[in-house]
Amino acid sequence: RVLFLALWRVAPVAAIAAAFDESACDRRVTWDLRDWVVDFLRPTVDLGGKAVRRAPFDISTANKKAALLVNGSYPGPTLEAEEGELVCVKVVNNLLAEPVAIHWHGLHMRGSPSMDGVYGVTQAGIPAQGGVFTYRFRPNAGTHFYHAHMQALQADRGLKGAIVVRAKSDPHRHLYQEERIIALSDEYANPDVCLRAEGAQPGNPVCVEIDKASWNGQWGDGSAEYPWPEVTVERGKCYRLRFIGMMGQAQNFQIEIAGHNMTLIAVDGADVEPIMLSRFNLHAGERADVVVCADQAAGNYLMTATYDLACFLETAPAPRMPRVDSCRFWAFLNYAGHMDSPGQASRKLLGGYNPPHGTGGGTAPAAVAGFAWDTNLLSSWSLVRNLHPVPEPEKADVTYVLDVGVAGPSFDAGVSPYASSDRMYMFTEVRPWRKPQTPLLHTRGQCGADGVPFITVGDDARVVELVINNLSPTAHVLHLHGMRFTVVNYASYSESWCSNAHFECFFLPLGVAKPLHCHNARAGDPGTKFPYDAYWGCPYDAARDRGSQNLKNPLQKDMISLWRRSWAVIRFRAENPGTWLFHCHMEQHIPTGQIMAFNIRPKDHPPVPP
Ligand SMILES: [Cu+2]
Repeated sequence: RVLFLALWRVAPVAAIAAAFDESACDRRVTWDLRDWVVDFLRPTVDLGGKAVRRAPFDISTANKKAALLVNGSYPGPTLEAEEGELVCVKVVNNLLAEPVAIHWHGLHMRGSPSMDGVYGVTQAGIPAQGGVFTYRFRPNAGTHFYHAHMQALQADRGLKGAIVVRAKSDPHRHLYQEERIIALSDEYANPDVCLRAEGAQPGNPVCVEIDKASWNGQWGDGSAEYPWPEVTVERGKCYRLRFIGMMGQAQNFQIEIAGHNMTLIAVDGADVEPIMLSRFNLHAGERADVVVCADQAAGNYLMTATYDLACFLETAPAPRMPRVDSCRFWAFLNYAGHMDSPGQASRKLLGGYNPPHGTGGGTAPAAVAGFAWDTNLLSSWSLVRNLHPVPEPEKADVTYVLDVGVAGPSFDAGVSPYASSDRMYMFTEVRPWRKPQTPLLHTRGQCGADGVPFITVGDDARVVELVINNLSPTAHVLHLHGMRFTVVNYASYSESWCSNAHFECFFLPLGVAKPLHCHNARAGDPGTKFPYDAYWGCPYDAARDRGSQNLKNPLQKDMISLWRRSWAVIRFRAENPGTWLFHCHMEQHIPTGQIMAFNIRPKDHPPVPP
């Protein structure tokens, strides 16, 4: 029996090694995944002095985090590649107890859907204690990131990092001399406690809405132990700043840099016409590449990431939503050679902090110019344009209407079986995610997939349209695997009756909203009880809403923030055969089931390698 188990353990590894010739790889990296205990405020950054990286036994108990690290680093090592070359990433899972799968967020895996890294859809987990799997793919250009896609909490515990794929010819190359990655993430000492779906209320983590956030794996408050994170630049040079929204639960950060205009050049890895911004809203899972020129007097210039939805919790906690210490997280753009250190932020009387002051030229930064870009607003969708227009035909070949909501029955403590109550869904009917018995790709969806919410797109459909109705009081950040989509229409409620200023929109009963704001308001699952009776929305109505659609040059994305009680219409081309996930990227909405899949042209699926 022991021998049998041993063979079972090594067999998959041997099979992969035999079937795959590593010498074909243009670029090869090996990633060693390990459990390690870190300080959650600065997991692997070592700044020397008082801010040295500490051994696990030297970290204060409150700051200890049981992390999962790639090659001992958080974020994991940046995967850099050239567009189109064969990249081979050998993942050695040396975790003690957990299988893993790694997803390549933003890479389309064209022709290699089996490398998408989604547990239960494209693969089984790579076994713990030594399991090996080599992902190999030819990446599309852009700023992307990788993260665990076995179960969502693994990414919050550390399994994520940046991907930079350089284009063969970059149309914006003349605008900058150098590059910097700026990966933003929310941080919890115990994400496996704080972000657990069980025990949470809607939109409300078990702990606080946001605790801390990091810039490239470092949180700071200007103290000797936790200095401000810095992005260092040389005066006179222009930089491509690759912003990556690696947050697990925080829906977004509003990004600003004092004294410096930002020129947006790429969105979710796709080039756009350069446009000057004073501020932009970066949602979880989104990427925004901006050019910033270090053309001011030497100094430290404040960089701000604001989780705006959480700011009211600094001063006025709502029922079941504890107070947050700060909704703002700061770093400094530091001119190389400027050695002054900015001071700490001062506390406001009622909660939150006043921003820290810059130094040198950063003490009195010039006013910034440009648009405040925020894709929660209908008006922002026409502001930014694809560099290479993607016109849409008048009519799609097929349209699917997806609802986002909560399925009853409501949780009954001690009685409800696991994952049977208050599930979230995003599908053509009330059907939360259920993991296929065999990875969906391996069966082409033909067996072991009873009750799994997936749509098979056949040979006759190329232009696929999705009408997505958010029948819930919270926004969702949706991500499509395998391809980009275009956003052809977006509701304007975020600019009117359900805007940020209208806080009561969260609690508005359906019966009140219907005559006032939305004649076709509709509940998700009428079987749900309080607090889920707040789960309704104002769905898309073609006759009423078609007027605002943009078919000429709709923006390409692979993420979309779907506003509260609101709708969006997106389209994609069914040109990449495979099984592709479409899901909410918020930590707690993943295990609760806000996931579906597209099974695209199953007859044309490339074979799954042995
Ligand atoms: Cu969601």
